[in-house]
Amino acid sequence: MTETDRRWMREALELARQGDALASPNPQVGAVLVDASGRKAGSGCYTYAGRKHAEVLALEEAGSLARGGTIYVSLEPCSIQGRTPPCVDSVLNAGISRVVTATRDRNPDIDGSGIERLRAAGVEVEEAGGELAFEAARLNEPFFHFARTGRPLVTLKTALTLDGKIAAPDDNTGWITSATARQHVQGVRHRHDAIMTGIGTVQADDCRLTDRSGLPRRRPLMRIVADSLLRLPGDSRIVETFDDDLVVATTSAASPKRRDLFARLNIPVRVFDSPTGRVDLQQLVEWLGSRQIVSLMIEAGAKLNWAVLEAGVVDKVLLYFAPKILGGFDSLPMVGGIGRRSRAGALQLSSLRTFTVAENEFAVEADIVKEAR
Ligand code: AOF
Ligand code: ZN
Repeated sequence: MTETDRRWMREALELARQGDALASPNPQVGAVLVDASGRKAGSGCYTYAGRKHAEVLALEEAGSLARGGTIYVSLEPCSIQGRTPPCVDSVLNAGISRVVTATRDRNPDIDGSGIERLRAAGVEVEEAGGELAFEAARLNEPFFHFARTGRPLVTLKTALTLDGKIAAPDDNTGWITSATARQHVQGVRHRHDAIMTGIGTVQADDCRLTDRSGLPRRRPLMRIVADSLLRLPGDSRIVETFDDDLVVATTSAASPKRRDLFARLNIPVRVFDSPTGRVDLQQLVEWLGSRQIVSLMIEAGAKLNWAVLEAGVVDKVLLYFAPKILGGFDSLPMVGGIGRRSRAGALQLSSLRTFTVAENEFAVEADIVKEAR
């Protein structure tokens, strides 16, 4: 990999990023085709509605200039017949001499077989490695997770004080984190397929949970309220902004009268019963997977945060810390419930990454280490 190779790959990755909220449930992919003389001859960004894979878009634009050229693809070219024919065939037919990819496609149907087939046909294939590989894999982390498990990648997001509090006992008007941090969260919402909160948060904050990034999306952000007794008020903002994008997850303990209300409002209600009488979170996440939801973000309160962590459905956390301390036994911690009763039983996190959000503000992103169950 030369510096020139890295520059083209960065451009391919930029193109892939333009597929935010447009590629799911498929991966985000960008491609740049450079002809034999080193000039850019084509490029492509995959969108689900556009159907054609990024490589094919770049090849079509380049036409005969593809022969002897190099294609930079942010994801390993596919080797399978799906909604479109395998890109490996298109690359071979076009006479490309060299393929540079940033990451393997962790979709188990592919996972290296695209690279193998290209090499077997005599094409030079190079894998970028390093920072580019990391960025490319990160971009498609939800897709890789979904392709392997059939479930969305679940991220628990919270804004909290440095001492881990999310709410004060007497007055919760105003925000914990800055406007810059909240803007950042809008970007994160934009990149998700679904967002969930609990009835307690709706009652306390009357939140909307909408994607207000102003950027285009192929499917509406699916909003979910976990509400075992269907207490969600008909005049809450989340209900008033309903636009075929809301599901209330409940249990059979909800009264028929409440169910009638939602039927009249045309708002879908789904029952996920569990032995505890609460919404079965595992079932809910499985169901989202069956609906082609590749990524779920949870923005909830102390109770639901505990419930989802304890149910083992959370894959990652994203914590925005404000330079504040609330203190007090009565202010709410990020995670409530009974918690873990010994240090040895604490939930473990790995791959921790911190980043600066604004002056005096940072965020932590980490993976939950799955516990044997
Ligand atoms: C994409 N876009 O640019 C690339 C993909 O037949 P499909 O369109 O559903 O895609 C099948 C698989 O092809 C897909 O799940 C992914 O693993 C791989 N590559 N997919 O949607 C692209 N290069
Ligand atoms: Zn393909």
